[in-house]
Amino acid sequence: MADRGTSDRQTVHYGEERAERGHGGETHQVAGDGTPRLTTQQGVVVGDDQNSLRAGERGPDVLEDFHFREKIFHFDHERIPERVVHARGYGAHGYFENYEPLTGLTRADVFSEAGLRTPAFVRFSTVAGNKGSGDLARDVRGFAVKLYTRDGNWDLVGNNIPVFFIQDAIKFPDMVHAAKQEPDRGFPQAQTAHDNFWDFASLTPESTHMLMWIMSDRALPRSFRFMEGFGVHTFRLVDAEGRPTYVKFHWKPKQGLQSVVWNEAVKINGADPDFHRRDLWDAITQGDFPEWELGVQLFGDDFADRFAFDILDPTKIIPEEEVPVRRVGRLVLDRVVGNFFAETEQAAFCTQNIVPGIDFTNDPLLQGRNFSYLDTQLKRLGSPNFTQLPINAPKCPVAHFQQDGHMAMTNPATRANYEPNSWGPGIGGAREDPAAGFTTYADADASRTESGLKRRVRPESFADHYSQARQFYISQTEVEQRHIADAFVFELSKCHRPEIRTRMVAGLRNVDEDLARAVAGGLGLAGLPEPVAAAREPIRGLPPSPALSILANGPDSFTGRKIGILVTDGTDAGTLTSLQAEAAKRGVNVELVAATVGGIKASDGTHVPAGQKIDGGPSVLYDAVVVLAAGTGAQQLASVPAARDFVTDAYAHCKFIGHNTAARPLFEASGLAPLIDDGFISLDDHSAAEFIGQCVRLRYWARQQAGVPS
Ligand code: HDE
Repeated sequence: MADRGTSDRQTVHYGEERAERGHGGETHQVAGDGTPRLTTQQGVVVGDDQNSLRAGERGPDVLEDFHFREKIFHFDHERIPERVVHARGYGAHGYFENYEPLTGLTRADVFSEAGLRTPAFVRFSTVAGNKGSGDLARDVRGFAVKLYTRDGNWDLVGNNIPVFFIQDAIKFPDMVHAAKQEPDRGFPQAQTAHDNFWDFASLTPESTHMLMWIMSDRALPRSFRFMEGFGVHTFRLVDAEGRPTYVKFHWKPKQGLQSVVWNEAVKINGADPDFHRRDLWDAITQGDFPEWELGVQLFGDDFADRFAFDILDPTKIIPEEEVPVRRVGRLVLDRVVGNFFAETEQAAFCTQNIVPGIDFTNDPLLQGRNFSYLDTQLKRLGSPNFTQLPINAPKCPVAHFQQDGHMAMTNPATRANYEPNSWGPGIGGAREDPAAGFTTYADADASRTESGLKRRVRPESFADHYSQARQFYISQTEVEQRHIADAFVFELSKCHRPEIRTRMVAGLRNVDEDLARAVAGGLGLAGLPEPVAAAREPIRGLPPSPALSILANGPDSFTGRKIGILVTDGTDAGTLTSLQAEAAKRGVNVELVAATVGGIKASDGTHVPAGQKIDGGPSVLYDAVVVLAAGTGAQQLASVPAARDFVTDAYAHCKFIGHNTAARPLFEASGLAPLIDDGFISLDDHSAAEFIGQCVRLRYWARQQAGVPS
């Protein structure tokens, strides 16, 4: 496709690259020297991709310009509907490796052999925000795992919180409408801090347990790598003889658990709205592959019968102290996506994707989900052939008689497209296999078989809405309890209708009086409202479950975390090098922050490039910070607002702050000099190893107890 105007092009050079300059000064990069030729979607080679076809140089475009029309048409159709929930997400590839055969429990292929690796794709997400929202919203995180087993795809579509807001799928649209932006004004997005959400929540006592989790630091993970995952519902494992075992699935991060504080989350959203996806990308591309162990809680009807709550109720957990979590394998993410749209966006997770050896239970939320996910994929991806997209296609043989539809890519290639048929082997196609095929677990014990009148009724065994909310609260450390109270106060302060605030506090009185009092105080309520009348009297005596606290289960290393080092011209080269060397030894990332991204001249005269200019590298992006200033450099830093924020934020967020003596003017200018505490570590007096050793504690929480707001 050569149009007029190629004859008078001039050759220009952009660095190494040679290009031509067109009639109007536009840049034309041309094929050759190994660079392939640009084509249309039909494969026709394109001669000019800078100018549309016109009648006269300044004249109108002509309709016959098929290249222009094809390009714009395709562009106009680039978007597919974003997910109605979990729109914002990020995926990566990896594998699940099974530790030991679990054949005594399940016939599932993934668990059949020691060391067996099953390819996996995982998509993490927030729930309420739209696709372009910030990563650090206070929200539940999706933790959806697709396992491409040799017996078909198994999707474990979980969250980072083990319970849910509602007990019946019929309430899902209401719950999601209430949480997302209000329909008249279209805001606020990616946050529950508004009237509609708390109106719904305060009228839905069954959500109380989940509210405790989303007001806790669990809703502010430091990154996807540092959070747990949960299958939420009770599922079943079924062995080759058809024997069932109830199971709850857990993903335990090998990196340990870690969250950020609210003020930090708000600022990260501004400084780097892609903080979580960037973190995953960086970790995997650096070869620091994140890992989770798959844990299973296994139990039978005997436990289900004596457990204080209904195992089908998705607003309840089974404390790990009651049924231990057995670790059966590990999930490793070792490959980033090649194309975000093709993989992360088009990944279609479906709870109904289970394989022989796994089965559902009658959890009413799970039953409802099993309808919703297929339906939603059809809407989003536009064709029942979404299963043929590479990211969704099983990696085992697929043979059926489904055909046609939009974008069919793998129609059966033989004459028979039905069965039974008499075309015989080769032409006749695939056949049933009653032995290997999926068999639904049929409740063998007649006394447990569900039957009854067809009615809309919630089981009475689901009526306790507060006991486990309390158990969660009392299992937290003091710092975490305070974060929960602060979060309730923050969110409810954004509700304009006072009766919503009061109703919520009335509900919290059924959880814990101290919590209710703290929230009422923070909201400036005149007094405590009467408690909401509970459908069932809460059990106040459930013991704490230490496994529910993040801080009580902190990591034992600083590996995979990031230190931001603020440097100036003249920074001591020796201290800097030993810090970098120690960090590298421990798998800790460091990033240099300086007045310009061009970097600094260190004390030994060497030029050291920076990773961030000061205002592009605020301390909220790091797990710990260091200020290595020199003489006049420190004076200059003291006059830069972003440098002062760097240290005051690090202090307020309880981070460990390494420094040299010369950094003092910056602390003075920031008002921190009188506040220096044991969370400040002098690198003139302590080694880099000692500093990083302290950082393993992640935060110097004593500061918060001393009154720094969370
Ligand atoms: Fe989902 N959920 N959900 N959900 N969910 C979707 O499916 C739904 C629930 C979860 O990364 C949708 O593909 C109903 C619980 C994750 O692509 C939709 C109910 C849990 C993801 C849907 C629930 C989840 C979704 C929207 C109540 C934790 C993202 C887009 C019965 C165990 C998967 C899509 C991904 C996505 C429906 C409740 C987790 C509409 C009806 C409980 C991680 O089908």
